[in-house]
Amino acid sequence: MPDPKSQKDHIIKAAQAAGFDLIRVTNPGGLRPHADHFRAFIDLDRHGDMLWMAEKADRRSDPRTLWPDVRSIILLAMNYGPDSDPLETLKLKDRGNISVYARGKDYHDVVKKKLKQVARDIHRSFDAEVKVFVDTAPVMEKPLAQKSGLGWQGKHTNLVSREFGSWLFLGSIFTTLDLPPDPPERDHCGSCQKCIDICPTDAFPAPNQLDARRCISYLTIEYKGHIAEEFRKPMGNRIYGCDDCLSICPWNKYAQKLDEPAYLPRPELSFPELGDLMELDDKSFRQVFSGSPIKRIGRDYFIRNVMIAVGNSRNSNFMPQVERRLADSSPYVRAMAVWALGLLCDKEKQTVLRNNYLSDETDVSVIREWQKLKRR
Ligand code: B12
Ligand code: SF4
Repeated sequence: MPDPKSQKDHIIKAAQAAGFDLIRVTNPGGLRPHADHFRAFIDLDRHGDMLWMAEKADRRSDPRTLWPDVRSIILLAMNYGPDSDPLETLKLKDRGNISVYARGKDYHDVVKKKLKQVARDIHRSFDAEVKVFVDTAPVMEKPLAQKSGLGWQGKHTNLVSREFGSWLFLGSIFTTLDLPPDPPERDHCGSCQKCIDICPTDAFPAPNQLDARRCISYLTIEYKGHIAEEFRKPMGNRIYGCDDCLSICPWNKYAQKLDEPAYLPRPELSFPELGDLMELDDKSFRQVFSGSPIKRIGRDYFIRNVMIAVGNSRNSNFMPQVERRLADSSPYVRAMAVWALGLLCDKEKQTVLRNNYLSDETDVSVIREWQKLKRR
């Protein structure tokens, strides 16, 4: 049996061959302070409607409660650095801005496939048990990644690396092997707080703390309700996720352009025309977003986001399409179509539309939007 150092070298080579850009090792202990902070986050309700976070809080606090046999955790990262500044596309008002991570194939699928490839190699080579995780399991990926030396949790709470800036996907392989751990990375944010200052919705109550309920990423991807009015204008043209806090980070000067073909941006998923998106029905939505993480949120919540961007475009040429959405089957879409028309047409036209549509409306939230429109 090779010694632990040789096993680790073998694993690093296998992971590099699979396409991972950074590979580090840590042990499962020492997460207590992070578990306490995680608990504080839940107690303050900052997870919003992501109830699964609260339900599995105990398992998240210590990897050994997830799998008692785990001895080492291999942290792996894949670079998805964009080739242009994502803050630039926020200026394209007639287009929707999709966050960089969702412009190519779903990273969950890509990372998981590669993790399994490395895990199979470990199992075959050393007869060790392995389990792979990316994103969805109750694993504190960022604190573990910092502990393994892969990078540090910036004030925006995501992992930053001196080699790749803020553009990294994380995954982990739990194993029964005893591998030599790497030293943790230290914080390199210093006095900078650009990510906190740029946030359009003030989602950071303090450095290294995010209130997910105010985060545009949460609102546009996770939130299954009517987006509160205070967030609609700040959302601008962001229709799926948000990259502002990542994009502004000065450490991105070391970022490297992605080289994984699966993450190459699909043109229709980068900054699509809002006019095209408004016409998507269930079937065409599923076709366009096949293989993309966007597909998971479903057509109705996505078009809800699109209608907010349409309002923020202030482009009255969109009015005929907005009017068609007033009769949409989804109340989330209808409500935001009402909000959008308040920004796109004059009071006279608004009154005509209210007279045409309000009497047939049955959904209380949409009725409320019509009433608010009258008062604006
Ligand atoms: C839930 C979740 C979200 C939520 C909440 C995000 C968050 N910061 O918690 C939402 C939907 C908002 C989200 C958004 C995004 N996400 Co996300 N998300 C996750 C997920 C599934 C869990 C994260 C988690 O545990 N959060 C709970 C908080 C408490 O943990 P934490 O952020 O580590 O917080 C620590 C400190 O900040 C501090 N702290 C936090 N709150 C508080 C409160 C108090 C009082 C105190 C004292 C301390 C404290 O203590 C915590 C422990 O050390 C992870 C995958 C995973 N399994 O880890 C991906 C993950 C973090 N997401 C990822 C990505 C890419 C994103 C987005 C960039 C996507 C986008 N472009 O829209 C944004 C970034 C927004 C941001 N600034 O965080 C990547 C990040 C990769 C990286 N380089 O770090 C991950 C790791 C997925 C992956 N496998 O690659 N995400
Ligand atoms: S923008 Fe500044 S504070 Fe935020 S993560 Fe980057 S270095 Fe840290």
